[in-house]
Amino acid sequence: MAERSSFVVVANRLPVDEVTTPGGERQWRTSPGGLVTALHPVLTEHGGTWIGWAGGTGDAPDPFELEGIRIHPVPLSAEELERYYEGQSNATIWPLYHDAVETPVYKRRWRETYRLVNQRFAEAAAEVADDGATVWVQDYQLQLVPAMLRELRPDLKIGFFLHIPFPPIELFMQMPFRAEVLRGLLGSDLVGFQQRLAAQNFVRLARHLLGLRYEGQSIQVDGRKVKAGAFPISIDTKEMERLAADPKVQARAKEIRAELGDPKTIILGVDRLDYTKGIELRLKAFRELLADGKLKVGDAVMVQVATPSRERVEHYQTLRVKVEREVGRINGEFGRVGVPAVHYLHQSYSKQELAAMYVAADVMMVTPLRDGMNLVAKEYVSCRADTGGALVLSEFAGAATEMRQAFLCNPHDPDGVKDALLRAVGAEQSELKRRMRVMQRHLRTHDVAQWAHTFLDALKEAAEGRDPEPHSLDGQST
Ligand code: ADQ
Repeated sequence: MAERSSFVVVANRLPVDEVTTPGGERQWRTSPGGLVTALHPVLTEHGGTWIGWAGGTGDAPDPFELEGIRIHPVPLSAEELERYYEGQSNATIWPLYHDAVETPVYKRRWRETYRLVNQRFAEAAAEVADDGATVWVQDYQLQLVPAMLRELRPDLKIGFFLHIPFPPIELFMQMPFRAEVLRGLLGSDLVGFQQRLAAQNFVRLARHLLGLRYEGQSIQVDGRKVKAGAFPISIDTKEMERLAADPKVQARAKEIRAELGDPKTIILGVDRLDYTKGIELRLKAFRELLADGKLKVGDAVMVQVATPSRERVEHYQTLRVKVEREVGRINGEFGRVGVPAVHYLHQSYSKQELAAMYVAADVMMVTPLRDGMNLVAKEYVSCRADTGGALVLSEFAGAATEMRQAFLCNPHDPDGVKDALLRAVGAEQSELKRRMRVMQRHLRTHDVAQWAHTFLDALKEAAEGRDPEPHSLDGQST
């Protein structure tokens, strides 16, 4: 029997990677990421356990301990990976929750496997959680876990955080097993969202679909109260600032500028290659500005990093073809020998290399059609120290609620995107620094550790039946 913990995190992925040492030995090491950084202190303090999939298919490795965290792997077969993860999670729920910017695909067998895998995660949590423990379930792949877990272990404090948007009622109602998903989430004591609007969508949906009563942010379910609130996630700001100030990163940034031919303006995009991120529309805006003569190749260069993502899902294969065609078109029409207009990099990078790109870039373009938060926008801002730099940011990214000093744009309006990009390129240094400073101050007080604490404090209050702030949907308001 596994050792029991008073704090348990349940997420699709474990925060670990298997690596081969120079001596040829297979070893686990923690993978860098905001969530694990934020939760590490809480996990080590409470002998915490992280439950998740370790990658690979077939049998899962035995539970083990790494850097003070108990790692509890959950197995997935190849067929489960295809149906639960690629299918139901990434071809049904992901597009539906992102305003259906791609058409969601609905398949019965995907739903059945999603249910089965969620049950497996819930059983693992029920096994490792100590009496009265706190269990924090993460994200859209595991929405049924809270109710399944409550059924097995009514003594637990159960929190859920959704990293992606929660759609308006009209869209959510498309989902074939919609009531089951909603009941799944309602198994929690606290359901956290990135945005206030998402929390509102959720409480209204509970009334609309299940006829439940709510008051403020609190829904009445089977004699219990379920709280909903907004908890905008953030980054490890100090670490990002430290990285950007590192002399090696600074030197690499200069090198990147030189390698790009020391242009006046470097325009950067960094995204997972995902159709929600608005990569195509950004490229198109750049092409039109070159065609209009408003930007010139040589003076301005665009670098688009598009991290490989979900490559076996059809929507993603189609997107890759479209983005690469657009890059080819721009370079074909506007590039010169040795001077391409767009540098396209379909690769993963280390945090150091990404930081160097952020330091090198004059304009960062973050133009998603819909995004829960968007951490790239926050990372860029925290890397700029006192050097200015401009952030062009979609109003449809969660980050836009906090980063009002960015050059905001509506990604559905090509002229609006072009206008924001031109304003960013042409802005005075003094103005850019002023805008950056306001956003940087915000990120120093609203980092990922503060996010985790705020959520966990609210979960404790919700589970103990205390009402922290009646009629507020904003977990951050205190
Ligand atoms: P994502 O959709 O993955 O996250 P985002 O928030 O931008 O989007 O996070 C991406 C992360 O990956 C960033 O930390 C970035 O530095 C890193 N990254 C991107 N490209 C990389 C590359 N080529 N190499 C290495 N690292 C790279 C989901 C939601 C978001 C929400 C987060 C957190 O879709 O809206 O902000 O979860 O809740």
